[in-house]
Amino acid sequence: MSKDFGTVGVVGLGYIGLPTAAILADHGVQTFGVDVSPGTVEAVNRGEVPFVEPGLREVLKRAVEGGKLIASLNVPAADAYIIAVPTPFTSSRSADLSFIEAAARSIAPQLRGGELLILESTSPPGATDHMRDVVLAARPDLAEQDLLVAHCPERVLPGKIMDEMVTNDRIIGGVTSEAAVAARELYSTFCTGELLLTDAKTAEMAKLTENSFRDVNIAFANELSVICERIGVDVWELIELANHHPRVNILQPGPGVGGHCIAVDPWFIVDSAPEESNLIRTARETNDAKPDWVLGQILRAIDAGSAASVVALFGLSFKPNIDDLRESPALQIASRLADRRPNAELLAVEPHIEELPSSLSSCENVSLVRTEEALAAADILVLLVDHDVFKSLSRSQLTGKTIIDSRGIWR
Ligand code: SAJ
Repeated sequence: MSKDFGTVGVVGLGYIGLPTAAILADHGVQTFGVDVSPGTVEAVNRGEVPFVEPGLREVLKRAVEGGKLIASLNVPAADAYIIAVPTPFTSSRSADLSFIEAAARSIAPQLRGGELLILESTSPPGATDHMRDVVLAARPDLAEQDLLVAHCPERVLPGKIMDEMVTNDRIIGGVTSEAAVAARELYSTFCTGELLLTDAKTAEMAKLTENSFRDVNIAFANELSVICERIGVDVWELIELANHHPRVNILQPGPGVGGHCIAVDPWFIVDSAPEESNLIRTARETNDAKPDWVLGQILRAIDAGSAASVVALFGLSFKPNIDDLRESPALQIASRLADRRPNAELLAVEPHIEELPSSLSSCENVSLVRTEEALAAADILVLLVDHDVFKSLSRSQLTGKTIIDSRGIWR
């Protein structure tokens, strides 16, 4: 079945929804962006991006100025909807579907039958069916066959979203095969990657599997780093050498795994089959333990130094060259350190933010400073995020300091 999607509503204008809406609009589709935050809606309608993502501003500006993207707080009528809202996890590490449910209920009153509903949010197996059920419960006048429902997980890498959203292959999981075909039609308006059709549950699992694969591999690298520290081997040299094997490709150790995807998604698999998910659970626990291991290194360095130690922490974001602090191991290390050593002066260097987040601004012994100030004042330098600007520091700027390098860039 070929469908014409003249109008598309994108519900949730965050890291995924906003680029999706901007790109759709830039490809000539009349797009309505919807968000619960008045600040976000106003910013988008001014053509402004409320977060850092290279290349998004230009596309958004073009889309808004051309009248192809209009943001609002309320869901308008449209031929298709893309739902890109958060799926955080609860304290018991199962998925919190309340944002998806709220989005479904907000769309329901606008439906006339025949619309395509695409869930893009990363979701546990069964969430797409659940979203359809929430819509149908709000609209008993509609039948299952009146709606085309699909799950098309986003797989873009923050920092490269504008490129990857267009060029990545996409998995399209239909609740019915008709829905999968209709969703393919919509994505083919802007996606040059391969569009791979399957059922909704397999698509849900595929996304979780990709991120769990990465998590397990990072856990392997993180475990190696702890082993190597114990036996006196340089883990980065070790990995570089091992990776010369044609079938070995080990990832990089670090201070832990952050962000809102890899540190969260594997738990959705564990939650769906707890008895069978031993490796995936252990990998999560290994990566979650890494910030405290780095913290231990810093505490030992402080205790071995003078009573008036000044510690500089380089990087707070969850990965290099972005401003995103969500689930950041660097931030965890900084706030636990501030708590454990209230008399140590802590200088945080994070060139991508203007002010400290609340978890650190409330600590009297932490301040946000520039690189030069930290280098001049600190005797212990801790590298937490491998931002490009930190890679380019010269070795002479580091001489005479105690160095703890969780990313292996100052070796
Ligand atoms: N990390 C390491 N060592 C590595 C690679 C990463 O410690 O060798 C750490 C990073 O520093 C960071 C965390 O892992 O703290 C996650 O970073 P990332 O760059 O691996 O991934 P995300 O969270 O930015 O994006 C991932 C991507 N998934 C995969 O690569 C399988 C992206 O394609 C997904 O779209 C995204 O999750 C998502 O939204 O699910």
